[in-house]
Amino acid sequence: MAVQAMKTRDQSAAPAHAFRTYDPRLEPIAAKVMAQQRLSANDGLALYASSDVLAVGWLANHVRERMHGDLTYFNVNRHINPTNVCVAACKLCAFGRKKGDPAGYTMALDEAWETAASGYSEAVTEFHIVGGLHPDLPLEFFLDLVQGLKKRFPKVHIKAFTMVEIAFLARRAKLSVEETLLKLREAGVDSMPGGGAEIFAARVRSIICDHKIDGEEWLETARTAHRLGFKSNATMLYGHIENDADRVDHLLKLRALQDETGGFQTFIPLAFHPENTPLDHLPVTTGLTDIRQIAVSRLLLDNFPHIKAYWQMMTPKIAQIALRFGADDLDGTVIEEKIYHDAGATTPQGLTRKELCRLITEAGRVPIERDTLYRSVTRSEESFTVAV
Ligand code: V47
Repeated sequence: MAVQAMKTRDQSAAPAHAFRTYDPRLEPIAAKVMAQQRLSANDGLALYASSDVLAVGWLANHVRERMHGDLTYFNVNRHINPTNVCVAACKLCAFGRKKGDPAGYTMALDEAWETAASGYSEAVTEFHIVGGLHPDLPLEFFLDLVQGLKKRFPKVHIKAFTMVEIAFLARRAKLSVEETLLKLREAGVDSMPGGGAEIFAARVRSIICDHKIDGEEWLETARTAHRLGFKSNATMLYGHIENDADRVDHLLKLRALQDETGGFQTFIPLAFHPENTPLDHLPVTTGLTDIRQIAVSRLLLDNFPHIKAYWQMMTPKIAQIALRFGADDLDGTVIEEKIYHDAGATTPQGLTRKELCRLITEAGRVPIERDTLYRSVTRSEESFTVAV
């Protein structure tokens, strides 16, 4: 059955009078949301500034239910981080290591392929592959890595390499981004994750990740990927030195690119984890900030099909609450997460399908196992089938 046909109830006509707020600035925004009109940058600022977070959440939930009813997506995936060696030294990052650092690692190809097969009892439908910008590993290493994975796991979708890694690999190989993407596709890359976007505003980017491509280049790389037919995700790192205007600017730049290409599937707001980073004097985000960020994302990104509450970053408890504040996706089983755990995350390394379904069901939602492209997945004991 098509996933959309499985929506449990028609939410298109939730009564407007159900909306209540004590914040008069939210009234005109609510009217626009009900009329399915696009919100402006000023609306975004008002949503961030409002103390009536429940009203902001109500609006986001309204949109979420209009789009997806109760359906809530998750997948069975595995993260693979082939190396943490990185030429960049971003202040936001606790994962990267300089070449020669004893804590640095780089997997041999066999090791990466073995890692892919390890640590799970259910057949994964997705490999999520990201890593450091290694100074010596050529594009061919990554092509071989992906080719080897496809050969060993032909049914598994390969979601690999952020726009930052793609731009870096292209530069190293002296190829255009387009040529690099075509080679990656030939090797077996199916889509791209949303990392590396951080915050597009140059003032912030120059402090938290000055070694990375700038915001324009991130967007341009995504534009090229979408033009070639790849789907990708997009992220935003919040909760460090950015302000509300930087967040709104970031979201509206993504919305504008999505109007142009339609290539984004999911937006994932990522809360900054300061531990073990040069920014460890900053406080961690609060639950309310995380919940509001989900809601504002759902409201401003009217052309993004999905908003993901990444449970590894938010904790399963907050991610579950986010399912009633605009999020319709929890990400997946993950199995082995490094980037957040190096930065002090205390969440488990992975969750089972059963645990994800329980979180979703207890939030009053309907769990749908999806593949990376949001097609529903049906399982037998050892394998899975994707609805096409
Ligand atoms: O780009 C790095 C962030 C991202 C820290 O596309 C940090 O489905 C917080 O992009 N504190 C990588 N965040 C993770 C990522 C992702 C995760 C889950 C799903 C998807 C998807 C993508 O993690 C990086 C950066 O923005 N990050 N260090 C830190 N200390």
